[in-house]
Amino acid sequence: MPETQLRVGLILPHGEFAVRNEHMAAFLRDFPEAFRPWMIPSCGLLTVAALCPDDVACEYVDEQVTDIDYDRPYDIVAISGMTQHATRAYSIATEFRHRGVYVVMGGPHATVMEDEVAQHVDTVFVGEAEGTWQQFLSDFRNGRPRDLYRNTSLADIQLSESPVPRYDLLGDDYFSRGKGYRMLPVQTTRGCPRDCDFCSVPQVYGKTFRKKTVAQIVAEVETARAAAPNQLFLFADDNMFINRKFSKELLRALIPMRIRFMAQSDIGIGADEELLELMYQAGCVMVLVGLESLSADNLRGVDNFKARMLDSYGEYVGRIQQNGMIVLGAFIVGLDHDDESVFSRIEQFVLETNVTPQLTIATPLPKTAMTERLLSQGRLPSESYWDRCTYYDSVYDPALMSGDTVERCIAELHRRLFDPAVIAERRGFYRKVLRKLPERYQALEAALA
Ligand code: B12
Ligand code: SF4
Repeated sequence: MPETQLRVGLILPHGEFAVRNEHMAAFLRDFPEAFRPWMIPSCGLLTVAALCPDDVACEYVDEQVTDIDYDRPYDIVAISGMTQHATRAYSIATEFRHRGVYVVMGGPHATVMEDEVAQHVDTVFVGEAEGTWQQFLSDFRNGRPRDLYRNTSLADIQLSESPVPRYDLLGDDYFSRGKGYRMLPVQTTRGCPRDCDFCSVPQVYGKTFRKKTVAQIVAEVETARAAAPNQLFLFADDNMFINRKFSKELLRALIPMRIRFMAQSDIGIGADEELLELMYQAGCVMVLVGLESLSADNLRGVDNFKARMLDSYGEYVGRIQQNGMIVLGAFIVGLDHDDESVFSRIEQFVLETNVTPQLTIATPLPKTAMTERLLSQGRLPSESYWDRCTYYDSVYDPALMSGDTVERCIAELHRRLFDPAVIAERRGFYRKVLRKLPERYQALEAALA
């Protein structure tokens, strides 16, 4: 880092997987191979780095992979973080501030909890960094940085002007076997028009669905691939295929790139055979689908669209799989209409459909509709519970069972569904499905020619 430049340390705090749920912690210890946390760089911090002019030297530090050196000669430390990272983020901020370093924080937690975050850092960023970060750097250089920068209207942020994240900041150590990254994030869209009551996306990224251009996304994929060849990509969008026309155009552009990727979507994609074929052709190997619950009563509380889809869950999961993609079915347990039978019902669905399960506990993230409701009912802890927002720890007692029961039963269900014999059966199913697909590939290539 040359001395004359402004030196910025971009820091992602370490996150935990289960802090109070001892049953889940034991499962994670016992099944390290079958169930591994996803290791992905912070696309947010790499984007902030890309917003810096050339005379700013950036260093990227992900505490999950490497230790923080508090004695690095940074002028500014820029911390990102989700709610569950908040406590750790504040300790990191304190350490750097003791050494006289100027500390700022942005990202999902800072966006929804600006007053709290302001007590721990010099400057808080609310919303997306495009625009505000450049303004801050200029103010900082002039000796007048503000306490707060806010992007008031996300709909006005043109993603087409968002820079390519600085994938080049990720050194080889970040891809070392064992503890390094196993996926690269590329974001294509922001925002979601749906309004699921547990989800922070409407509050953090808005309800307007915004997209990058196809050319821009292709360039990002190329740049990321050059920085770290042969990585699996994660399209870091919460609900990637909402705009079908755009999605199909993008997928067609990705086909010749021959990448392998994962994406996240709602189950609605199961109705669009053309989209599914294009996803497969473009290299989609796995799609995380937010199924949330198998109870219509729960789904009506979460989001009416999902409640309407419930009867089609099995059929649509099957269609995605028959198109050669693994379905990672995301379920939330501990909603108010769940009693203990929820665990066996999910188990049965998983075994019948061969979805790979992602099981998490309903978690009241700050400022979501769920949190406002639970707060008004006096059901949330009075002390800060951010450490427990891991999705494997319980924060409140749902109506029909205790939080302790939810914690124990989710761990037991993990043990059943990640048992080596059950995993082998799922793999066997996918092997059979995938073998059938090369002919489709040629048929589609011919159709696109
Ligand atoms: C990829 C992803 C992950 C990856 C990790 C990514 C990483 N290393 O950071 C994985 C899969 C591991 C993951 C896990 C979890 N995730 Co997640 N994840 C995402 C997802 C889909 C994309 C993140 C991303 O790359 N975004 C693209 C970048 C460009 O956006 P960004 O990070 O927000 O950055 C922009 C701004 O926020 C801001 N910004 C961000 N940081 C900073 C810092 C500074 C200094 C400044 C100025 C600005 C700034 O500027 C950026 C550019 O505009 C988001 C949803 C989303 N739409 O972003 C959820 C999301 C961040 N995850 C969420 C959650 C809850 C989790 C989990 C806790 C639970 C779970 N099971 O999903 C776990 C925690 C794991 C752990 N132990 O750490 C929530 C967080 C909400 C909250 N209040 O905390 C989100 C918003 C999804 C949601 N549905 O609510 N996640
Ligand atoms: S859970 Fe998915 S569909 Fe629902 S609001 Fe969040 S991103 Fe949108």
